[in-house]
Amino acid sequence: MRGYIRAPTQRLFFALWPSEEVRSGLVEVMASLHARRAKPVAAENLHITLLFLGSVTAQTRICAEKVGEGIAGHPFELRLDQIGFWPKSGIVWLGARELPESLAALVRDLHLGVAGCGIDFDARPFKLHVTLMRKALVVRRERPLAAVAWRVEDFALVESKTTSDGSHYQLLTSWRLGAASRGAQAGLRGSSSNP
Ligand code: 2AM
Repeated sequence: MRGYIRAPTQRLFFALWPSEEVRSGLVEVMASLHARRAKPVAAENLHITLLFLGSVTAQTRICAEKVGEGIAGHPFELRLDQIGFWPKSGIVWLGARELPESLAALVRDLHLGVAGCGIDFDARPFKLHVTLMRKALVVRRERPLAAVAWRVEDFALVESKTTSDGSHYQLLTSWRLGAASRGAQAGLRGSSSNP
């Protein structure tokens, strides 16, 4: 029998990673919701996926990092003011009524960039959301939504590792938005864990 050796891979995605202040706002929104049988996302795992790359080799990771490095972009204000529910997956999410043009451009540039890396990524249209809970049956708001204001000044490449105790996310590299302050900030915020 012939044996094949597979190159090791990492499961990666580009994301907006919240500051501690924004994270507290997201946690407050979670606390204002009541959902039956839901599995809440651990506070340290809350984020917005910009582009999910899936399992990629070291070579492809280098290519994706070059794409991140090459993005100029602009900082922008994000107002998370909309709660949604996807019944099929039971995902309860926080999103935005308005998609800032700089965010749309960032997602577009990432798509265009990684297309050149040979990644077979998910081409579904971007739906801005922070997943707050999974596997919920129904969700009810206990009090009016306190919108979360987020000044977005950087974006990151993140690794997702799944273990028996859930998903663990680790920031690999992050980049500042805005031509004046380009530069990677490798591993600035360490790692997080739990589902
Ligand atoms: P979700 O929060 O909507 O589940 C890490 O797994 C991140 O990548 C999560 O934010 C998750 O989005 C997203 N993700 C996981 N698998 C994905 C897939 N196949 N396509 C698109 N996004 C995915």
